[in-house]
Amino acid sequence: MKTQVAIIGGGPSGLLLAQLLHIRGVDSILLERKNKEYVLSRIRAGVLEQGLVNLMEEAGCADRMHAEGFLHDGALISYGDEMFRVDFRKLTDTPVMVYGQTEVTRDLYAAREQAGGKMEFNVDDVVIHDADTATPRVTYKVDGQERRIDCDFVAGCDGFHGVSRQTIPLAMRREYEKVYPFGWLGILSETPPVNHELIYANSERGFALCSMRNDTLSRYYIQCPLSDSPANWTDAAFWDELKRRIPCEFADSLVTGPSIEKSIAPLRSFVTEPMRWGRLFLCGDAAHIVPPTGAKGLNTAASDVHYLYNALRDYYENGSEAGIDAYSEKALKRVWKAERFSWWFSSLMHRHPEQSEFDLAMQTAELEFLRSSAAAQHSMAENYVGLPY
Ligand code: RFL
Ligand code: PHB
Repeated sequence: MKTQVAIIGGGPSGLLLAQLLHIRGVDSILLERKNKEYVLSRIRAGVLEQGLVNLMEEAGCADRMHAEGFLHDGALISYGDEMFRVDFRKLTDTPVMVYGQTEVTRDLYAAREQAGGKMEFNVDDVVIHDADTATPRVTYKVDGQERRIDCDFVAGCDGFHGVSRQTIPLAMRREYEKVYPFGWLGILSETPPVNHELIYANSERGFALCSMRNDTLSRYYIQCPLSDSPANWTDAAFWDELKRRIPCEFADSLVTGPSIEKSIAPLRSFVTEPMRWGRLFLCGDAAHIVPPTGAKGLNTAASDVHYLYNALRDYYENGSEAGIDAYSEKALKRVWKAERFSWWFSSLMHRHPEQSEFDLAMQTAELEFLRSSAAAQHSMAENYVGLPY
């Protein structure tokens, strides 16, 4: 088979790129290791920056998001007996959109299917060949049968555990990593959210987050040891622990119910440089990971897609390689800022196993500063709603 852009990975990055390229008449084939149902069963992000909302509009996939998503103007932060609200809209004139990654992905799959986009599922043994030449190709297997795609470019949108990043020779790659000594235990429950906006809580028992997907579907997280397992937590034990970590007024009004999903996510900061090798471009989690505090993972994947899509468009429409040559540097500049914010917000909100009295006092002072300083809140809001592309 022949195509212009071979896309490895059918998560949000790969799908969004495929759909945007399609709108501009650029042909792609997308390869996904799992099937659509599996991708849609992964419960992940919930907060979208305006930049991603704009891209979904450009991709022609924003109608359901605008009808069913919720615009949030701010979020609550609690610590000790204190609680304050950061008003994103007042500080930056920009809200965030609460609409699940699952729904974003569902809308993108629907659009790709409607457009007759070429997608192959359940692919194995994906290998990217000759990415450092003008004629790259991708081989893979479906049902044990070997197939081959000849293409102009390869987009590596295959997440943290994919093959694309590993294709770049080690000698040319530099990796930066920080693994946090705790995880998030998350549940999804068919209960009304405890508050109309998100609550980020730093309690002496550890971090908690109250989030949501819609009026009747809530998403809650609590910080847990890395050694923990969802099987150790009954629903009742989860609700009890959550209530101990959030302000009383919310603990008292929290509506509990059976969980419909329960999982633990480790927290990691990771960046690989460069994000391009020859005609292979890394996009999203394939190139970088952030801890989920601050909701930057999907949003940073979206900014990569924006830069890559515009670079490829410039190549096909104007014959210019300037965008392609600038891709890695442009994307990484924004990635590092999102890494900084996610690291800062994670450090601020979690209890660390090795935290000294001094570290704790610094954390409290930082929270106190954020509560009382308009400048500090402005900085947080600017990052939370998303830095410009
Ligand atoms: P994905 O979503 O991992 O998709 C990659 C796809 O590639 C496939 N794949 C392969 N396909 C073919 N061949 C191979 N060899 C392949 N290897 C892998 C995989 O099956 C998969 O379908 O990466 P992508 O598209 O870059 O998207 C990134 C986002 O999924 C991720 O950044 C976010 O989910 C992170 N994240 C959040 N981001 C936000 O912006 N806001 C949030 O509120 C937010 N909350 C979260 C999160 C991530 C979480 N977890 C579990 C990691 C909350 C959680 C709990
Ligand atoms: C979520 O709803 O899953 C969510 C929201 C905000 C975050 C992280 C995750 O910072």
